[in-house]
Amino acid sequence: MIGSVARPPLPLGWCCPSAAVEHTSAPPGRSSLRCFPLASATLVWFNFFPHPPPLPSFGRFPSRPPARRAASAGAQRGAMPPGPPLLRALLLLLLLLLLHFLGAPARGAVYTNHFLVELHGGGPAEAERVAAEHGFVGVRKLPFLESGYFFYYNGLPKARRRRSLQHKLRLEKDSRVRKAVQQEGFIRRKRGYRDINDIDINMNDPLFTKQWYLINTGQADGTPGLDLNVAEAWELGYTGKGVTIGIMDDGIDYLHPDLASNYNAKASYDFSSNDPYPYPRYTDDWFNSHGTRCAGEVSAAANNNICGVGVAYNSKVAGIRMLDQPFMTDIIEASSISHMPQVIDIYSASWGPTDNGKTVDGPRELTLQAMADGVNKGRGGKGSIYVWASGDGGSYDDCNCDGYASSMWTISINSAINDGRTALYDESCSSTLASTFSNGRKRNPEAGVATTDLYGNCTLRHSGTSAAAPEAAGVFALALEANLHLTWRDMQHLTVLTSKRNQLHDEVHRWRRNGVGLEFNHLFGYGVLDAGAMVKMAKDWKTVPERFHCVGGSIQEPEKIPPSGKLFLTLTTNACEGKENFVRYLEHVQAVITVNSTRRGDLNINMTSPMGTKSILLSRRPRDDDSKVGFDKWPFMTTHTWGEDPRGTWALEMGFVGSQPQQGVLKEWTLMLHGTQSAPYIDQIVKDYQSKLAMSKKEELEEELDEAVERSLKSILSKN
Ligand SMILES: [Ca+2]
Ligand SMILES: [Ca+2]
Ligand SMILES: [Ca+2]
Repeated sequence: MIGSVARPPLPLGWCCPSAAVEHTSAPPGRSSLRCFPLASATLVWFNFFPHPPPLPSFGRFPSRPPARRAASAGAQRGAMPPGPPLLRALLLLLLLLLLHFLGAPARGAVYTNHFLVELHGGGPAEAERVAAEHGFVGVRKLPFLESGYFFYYNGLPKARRRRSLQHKLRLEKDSRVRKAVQQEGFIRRKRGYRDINDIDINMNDPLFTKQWYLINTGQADGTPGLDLNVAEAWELGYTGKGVTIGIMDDGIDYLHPDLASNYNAKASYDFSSNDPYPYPRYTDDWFNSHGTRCAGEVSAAANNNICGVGVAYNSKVAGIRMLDQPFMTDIIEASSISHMPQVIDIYSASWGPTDNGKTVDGPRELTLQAMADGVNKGRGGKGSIYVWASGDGGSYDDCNCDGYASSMWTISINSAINDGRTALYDESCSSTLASTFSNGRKRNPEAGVATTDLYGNCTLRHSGTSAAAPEAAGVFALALEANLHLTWRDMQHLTVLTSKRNQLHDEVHRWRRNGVGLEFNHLFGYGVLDAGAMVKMAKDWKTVPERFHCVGGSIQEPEKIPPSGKLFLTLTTNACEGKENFVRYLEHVQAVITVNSTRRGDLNINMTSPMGTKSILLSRRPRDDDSKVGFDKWPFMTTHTWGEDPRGTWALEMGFVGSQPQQGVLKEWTLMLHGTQSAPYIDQIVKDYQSKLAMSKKEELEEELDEAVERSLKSILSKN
């Protein structure tokens, strides 16, 4: 008989490492198994029965392949009752009918491999004999029932839709057995634990259900599932404990009852009025509510019946008041960015040069130095994390003209609205790394960002990329709690690898794949941040290898840009191969450009990598009528060639896209390559074989193999 007593028990969980796997060939010593997905549970059909009962005809069950039918038929033949053929057939038919009626599944019932067996007496030794004779591998005396035993058989499915009548009948026929009952299965949940596919986080904060960016169930006509996936990170226990985020803004209402408990007063400062109290200055129109709203998105307390819940609701928030004075100075910016870098882990900035579509500006000398110091020395040398809003200039502006957003040292964040489109004010550029959420297109007041507001109030209407950067800061706080050793570059790698396309879309800028297969979008970068995926990957993350910088090449001969058509230039580089600073795997690429033209806003610049990835370095800015300054050694940055091999020929195209003919001269194009010599992901542990990490690792291994083969071929040839 197939599936006899002698078969060794199967270890629990041996089958179905993931629900969809199907074993087509049986391992030695075991009968073949098939796994079927059944809602969230897994149903295992085991080839035990002399007459395998037909699988219930649920639509989602795959029909059994011919090979399996043959195997079953064999089993059937071996188990035929003796007698003349007609009698045998009749008996078989009767048995099948009996099975059909008696074993028919009760509506919705699930049967387990647990049997309650009551004996007439005889004690545990007798019970063990009975169990063994009927093919059960386990037996346990039930203390609450005289002569009652728990029989179990690992070979039976742990959950099935049909009673196992053969077992029941055979047991009941046994003269030693008084009663046999197959146990029905039902659901009990761990308290405080929730299936990730069944989000049911209960917070008593009144705005929590309005915070669609945390958990999007379709509120305000949004797209369900389009959110930061914080629920998964929270489930895993990450809520921002031990992490401090500095909000560089117009102050924080630190007396707010939803913020007070998470306010880090010692790490706070007021650079606008030089005192330790960054409280917002009062105006009639509540103009200075920006910082308070941002702070709530990151660190608003949870389950306190006030406003909503922060992304990292157990993190600390520091107020750095620096926006509220008539003019910004380099010294205020630099002081803010370098304020307590051993205490503040993440700095969130939702400001930058004027978004009027004609400004080209960036950090000045002191601020640049402060940023460099931050990434080199902050957080004990692991580097301060700077999160930057990409800008609110809409399609009239380009964030590559904003030197803060386009800096390699900042993680620049764009925003999507609750249905996956970009907001109308969103600025796009090739330096954006990822996206979070905001509003800016929909009139529904609940489509905005719900958070804390001035003077103990709450709001549903926080908006702009201003709202997007703090969400990212919150997600990074969760990642830092998962792994405090992450460097500023680790955080960027994690962002690239775990951000998702989800349902983000744009009419003009479509999703594309770069040379190593990473999907990116000109507006959204590598997609929307996924807090769950990020903390899981962060937990086991090995710090990426050392970073190197290579000048890939430079063209400094003046080249005319034609009034119509385009200027094409190429640069072939070996990426400093053979030198100490060889860059083999790209992180950031900068194109340092000096150009003058009769209308700067009509200039359009694209750059294509040797692996064929085109980055839009500069789009048209119709309001920018500059004809004098142009760009002077301006570092246009792209993140889109992340992970690529920079060796080969880079192409630059430059042209005018306005209505009037223009003239211009390109005076410099210098290619700056930044990245690692060794494969950045070789040491990382892959848990999800569908992930971008798995794909990138495969790519790395193949490349390393190719290069090793090439090297050995070369050495063989040179010896000959
Ligand atoms: Ca003050
Ligand atoms: Ca709250
Ligand atoms: Ca801008």
